Amino acid sequence: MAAKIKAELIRLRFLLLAVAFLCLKTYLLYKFGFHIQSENILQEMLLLLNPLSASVFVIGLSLFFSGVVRNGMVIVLSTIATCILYFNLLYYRFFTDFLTWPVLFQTSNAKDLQGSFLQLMNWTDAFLLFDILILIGLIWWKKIPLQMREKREPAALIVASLVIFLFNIGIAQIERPQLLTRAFDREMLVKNIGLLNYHVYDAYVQSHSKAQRVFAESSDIDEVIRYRKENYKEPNPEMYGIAEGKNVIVLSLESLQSFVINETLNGEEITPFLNDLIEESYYFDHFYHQTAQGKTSDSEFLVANSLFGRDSGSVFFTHAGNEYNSLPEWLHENGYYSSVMHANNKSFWNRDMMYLQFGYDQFFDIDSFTVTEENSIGWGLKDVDFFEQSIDLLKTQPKPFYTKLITLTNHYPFELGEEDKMINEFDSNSGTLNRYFPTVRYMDHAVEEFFTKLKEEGLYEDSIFILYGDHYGISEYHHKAMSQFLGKEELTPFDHVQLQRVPLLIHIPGHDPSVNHTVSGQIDLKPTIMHLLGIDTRDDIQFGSDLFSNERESFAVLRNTSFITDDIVFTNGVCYDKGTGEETLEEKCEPFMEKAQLDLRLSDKIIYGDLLRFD
Ligand code: GP9
Ligand code: MN
Repeated sequence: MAAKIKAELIRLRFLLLAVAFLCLKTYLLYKFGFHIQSENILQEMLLLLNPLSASVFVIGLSLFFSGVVRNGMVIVLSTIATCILYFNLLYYRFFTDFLTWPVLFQTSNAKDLQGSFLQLMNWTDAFLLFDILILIGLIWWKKIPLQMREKREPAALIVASLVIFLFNIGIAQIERPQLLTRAFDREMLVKNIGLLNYHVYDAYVQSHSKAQRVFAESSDIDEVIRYRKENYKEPNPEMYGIAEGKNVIVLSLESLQSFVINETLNGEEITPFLNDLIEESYYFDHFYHQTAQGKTSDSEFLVANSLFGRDSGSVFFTHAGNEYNSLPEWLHENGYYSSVMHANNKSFWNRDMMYLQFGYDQFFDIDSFTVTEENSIGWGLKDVDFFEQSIDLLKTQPKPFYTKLITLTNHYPFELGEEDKMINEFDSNSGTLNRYFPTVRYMDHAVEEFFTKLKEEGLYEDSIFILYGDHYGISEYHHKAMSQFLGKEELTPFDHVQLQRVPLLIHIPGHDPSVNHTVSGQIDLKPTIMHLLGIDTRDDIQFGSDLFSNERESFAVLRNTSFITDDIVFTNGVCYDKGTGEETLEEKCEPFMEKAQLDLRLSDKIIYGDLLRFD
């Protein structure tokens, strides 16, 4: 057997050499072209391994040919693969990002590239041809025997590349669970499955959503418009336009859930500043996140569009080419400058692409911040430093502005340096929940500092503030520890839904505080913000309704179809009484089932069919 394999390897040595060259070249590009860093040995191994399956497949296509043509095809295929790598390299030099299929066909991007194509090239790029020249040399000097095509070879090729790919995915899954379903970052995808495989994956994702778009017709939107008209809620005249012309500062607070608000741990407040701010704000204590796998990006999508994200994957990736009537566009029409500040790669969650579609004037990504080892922890820039640096950026903006700041420190796995720990960890079997409290406390402190600075800089008085938790931080997996913290025997599906509440504060300097118990969700923020600024929403397609409207129905539907009203919670097919948390008659939930399903179905219909292009 071993002798047989050895003989085969020798027989296919030219092809294997080309594969080895292509893998090595990809790896070197990762390191020196794309500057991909690895944080541990497993990641480094993945970088070395991930070019293999695609290289075997691509170069192996030469097995479909015989003799001189076969050897020639090895050269052709190596060259094609090299070109793909090189286009990515040039694109990366300009945009610090990897190519996506939509980008290739987006004329505006292509134009950006064309102009500076030559400038982006470098003489060192010639090294990319090195292996191809060697391969040509070997053929030229007749070092390579001619082979006939064998029947079993193509099948063997497919099996070999598939086995390698599955092995690769297996390791990637250990390193990044839910990599393909969540697909949060192109760099992460490239790091885990390899650049060439990433392009295939991207083609699949894009073509899938394209197909649904093709079959959509302009009349499809009529049903949605009708539904919207029926559900439109008049704004509250006492609140309509009260913030007109003021700056809007939105804080997306990472993984902040409502269960920590006005709570203590070992006798110490977990969110002392937010608790105080609530006393001076409109506070919504029955406000739910409605996100799914797209996490932060889903919350951004909900807030900007009053549409739901997808039930799987991230709409930021799958439908970044759609037409939207997003909040930044409405604001722009009303004289606002809009921006996002977030100290992460701009390609994370495909934000750079999606934000273009939303119409933000500016995205201050990681490159706008000074990030060092000292001021970073976990996912990057610490919240205190992030806010501090953001103040300078805020000052540069034209007024009135709408700016969303996205925090990062209170992100799983909730790491924090000793010097930043203001309260002790919790003591349970879940390290995640234990660490959550000090990072929440730290974020609270960071927000406090931010407000202090805003006041010092004179940015406070003329602004309104919207603070919300983007999604849960503690998953169902930690229920045992969570029940310990909440002092309950066990957590039921009813409790789980209640844990999906995230804080929402609308702080308007000079306004009297109030606590509002209306059941609501992130989908309601767009109409609320627009009405506060005096912008009519009657012609906008929205699935939420103004939180201050007197006509408002107390209702929220979560992305997994669970829904909540003042009296009931419906989840996992069971109707619960909100007062007791006990199961109740299904007929109590029934009147809301249709609305819940219709909201989700019609919102999905808009996204899959890209229906707003017909609006
Ligand atoms: C990344 C940050 C976190 O930029 O928004 O993303 P998440 O994992 O919370 O969706
Ligand atoms: Mn988040």
